[in-house]
Amino acid sequence: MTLLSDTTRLAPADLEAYWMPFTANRQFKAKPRMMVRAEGMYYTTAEGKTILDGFAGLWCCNAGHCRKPIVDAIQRQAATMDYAPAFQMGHPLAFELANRIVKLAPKNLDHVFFCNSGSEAVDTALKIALAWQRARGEGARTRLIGRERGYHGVGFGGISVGGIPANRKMFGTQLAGVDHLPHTHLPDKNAFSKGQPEHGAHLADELERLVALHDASTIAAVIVEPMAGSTGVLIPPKGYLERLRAITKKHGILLIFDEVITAFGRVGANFAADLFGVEPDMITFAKGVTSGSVPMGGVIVTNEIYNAFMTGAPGAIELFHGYTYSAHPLACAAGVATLQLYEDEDLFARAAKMAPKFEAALHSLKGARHVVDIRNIGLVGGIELAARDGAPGARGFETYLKCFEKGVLVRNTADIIALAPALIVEEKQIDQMVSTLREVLGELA
Ligand code: PXG
Repeated sequence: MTLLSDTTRLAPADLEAYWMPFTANRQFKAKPRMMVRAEGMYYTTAEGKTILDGFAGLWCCNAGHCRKPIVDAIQRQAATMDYAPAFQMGHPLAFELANRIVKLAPKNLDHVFFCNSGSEAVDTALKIALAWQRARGEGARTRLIGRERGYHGVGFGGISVGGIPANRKMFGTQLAGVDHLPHTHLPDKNAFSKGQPEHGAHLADELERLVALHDASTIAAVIVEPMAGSTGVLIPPKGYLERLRAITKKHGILLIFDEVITAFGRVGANFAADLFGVEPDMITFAKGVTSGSVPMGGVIVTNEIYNAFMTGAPGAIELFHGYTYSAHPLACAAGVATLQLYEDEDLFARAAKMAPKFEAALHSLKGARHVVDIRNIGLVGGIELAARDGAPGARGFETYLKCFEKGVLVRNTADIIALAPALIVEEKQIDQMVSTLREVLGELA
């Protein structure tokens, strides 16, 4: 076996033990793409090649890679206190990070529950929704509503409310009592929209149909991504989220925004809730909170939700939920340093300022070979390609591979290419991403 420092010498047999997530294992292991170093906007591969990161890792390294204040904070914390028990005990950085997150969050969202990933954040939010309905005497509200094409991680709760068929079909019946809203993709009407598309607010009215079918008294919560990322960048139509908010409020249903991708500057605001001017009852976050440096996730809830639990005997545990690594000291240190760096460099405003340039660069690909739609918001872009006859997804994956060979990391979901660079991205780097894509699309069958 090789040493950590000798990653370039991994033999093919050394690749077998690791079962890679969401990866074509056999294909990868036949021709690995191995990253060994990262700094700012760039990765270095095991072969020493520089790769411009057009995807902030996986939607997460919003401050760029290996930023010194974050690295220093993690190193300091690892040497000071590696771990503190998360149950019936605390450490100051957990409280500091919660306070900082609450300060950034929309007005009424003022308590944070920590976990370690987006998937855990989603399952936590769904459990809080059920428990809250019960705490207020509405225990019959057990139904959860998600949306087609939604991605809410890979826990049983998340795949149940999620709407990505491949993520669901292998895993049995999942949670009972779940229904789904229709997705909001209307390419015939909205193709090549810049920012929020004009058409589709009426799709929120489908919630009224589900309420009529199941009765409001059985529905606990609706969960949606304000901007659906993983499925291939679906921007909410104008008026859609407002309508969802109005309908959920009218019927006593909690509205959860899954902001695992959109929180912390990705859309040029603190949260997508701020950008779209719609305040949910809970927000899930992960990824950008530590700029991807240490795993962390969480749920932000309203005072009203939190207070509903703070009753009963003072010595009673109010919520029977939590993780060994909730508010892990390394994650909290990374989180505090990350939020401070976002503030010091005003990175969310920078993302908002760069967004029009990003939009113009992306939309210059209109007319490029295979391109059937382009969508964008903040520093998120989606470029949809026509599927190759009989081989859906092949063209998207080849685009990803060829861009990588030419030194740019993008992401594909089937035939949709997503871009989400770190908020420190420079204009010339955006140009490089777009010109590489143009070149690759021109070459591809
Ligand atoms: N909710 C949303 C909205 C997400 O985007 C999760 C929950 C789950 O987070 P964890 O930390 O459990 O992975 C996500 C994750 C992609 C891609 O290529 C998207 C995610 C993860 C990996 C790849 O679009 N989203």
